[in-house]
Amino acid sequence: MAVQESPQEQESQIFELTDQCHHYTHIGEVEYDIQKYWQQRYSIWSLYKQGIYMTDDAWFGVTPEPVANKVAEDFAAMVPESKTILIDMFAGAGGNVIAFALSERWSKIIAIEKDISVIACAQHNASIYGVADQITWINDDSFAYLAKHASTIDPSQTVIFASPPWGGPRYEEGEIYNLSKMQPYGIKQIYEAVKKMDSALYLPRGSDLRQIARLAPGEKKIEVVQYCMQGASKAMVAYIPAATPET
Ligand code: MGP
Repeated sequence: MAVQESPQEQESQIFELTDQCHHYTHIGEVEYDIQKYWQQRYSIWSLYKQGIYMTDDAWFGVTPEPVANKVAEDFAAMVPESKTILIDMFAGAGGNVIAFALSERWSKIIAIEKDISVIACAQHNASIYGVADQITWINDDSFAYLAKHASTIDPSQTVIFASPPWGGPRYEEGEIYNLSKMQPYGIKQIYEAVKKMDSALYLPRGSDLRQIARLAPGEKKIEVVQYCMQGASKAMVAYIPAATPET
């Protein structure tokens, strides 16, 4: 029988940039849908000029650096010190994992990303910030990964961060965002996969708070924080405590 390697023991690979990975320097090179994000490139990445690479789709899912730093600070303060392993389920181009690594709070950070071009960008971007070697890079589907490692992931040591896709750059339809319609993974699917662990879910700023409240395990409370830049909310994060077996 094959012995299951625990996430703590896992080693990462090096991923080469592909022809989907770009460092755009002129607006003329940028697809219309992502131009508004590219125009904010220096507030998304303070080191953009040093050669940050992105795939086109990664632009609208990346967490701006000041928000990522604040989320890293808040998550660190919210979970017990005994929990020192962090798994980022949707690492994208690396905005959040880089901030988690820079915070020096975690003994192990596992970044999962299923698109090989996107993980290559993330690893490259982390090297620009000097933290690529502090992160274990896994090119996999995060649900498959969590299921595969269920017996070796210890919820008393491990926390989850998830910044899932919200459904493309035109994700906002009404004033309140229906989390069950989030594409391609609904909130319930994500929560079911992570509920044994303390988790932080990065969600649209207009997310339906009643849907988030329904996830609260037993009597435990969920904290929801809006993260703003220049006076406008970018997103909200729901900090959800682990469900104990009886909740
Ligand atoms: P936004 O709401 O699309 O744009 O993205 P913004 O800059 O608020 O401009 P406005 O003109 O619409 O007001 C705001 C932030 O939300 C981005 O910087 C990302 O951090 C985050 N974000 C946006 N999308 C579409 C996604 C997504 O699909 N997934 C994740 N995880 N984050 C996203």
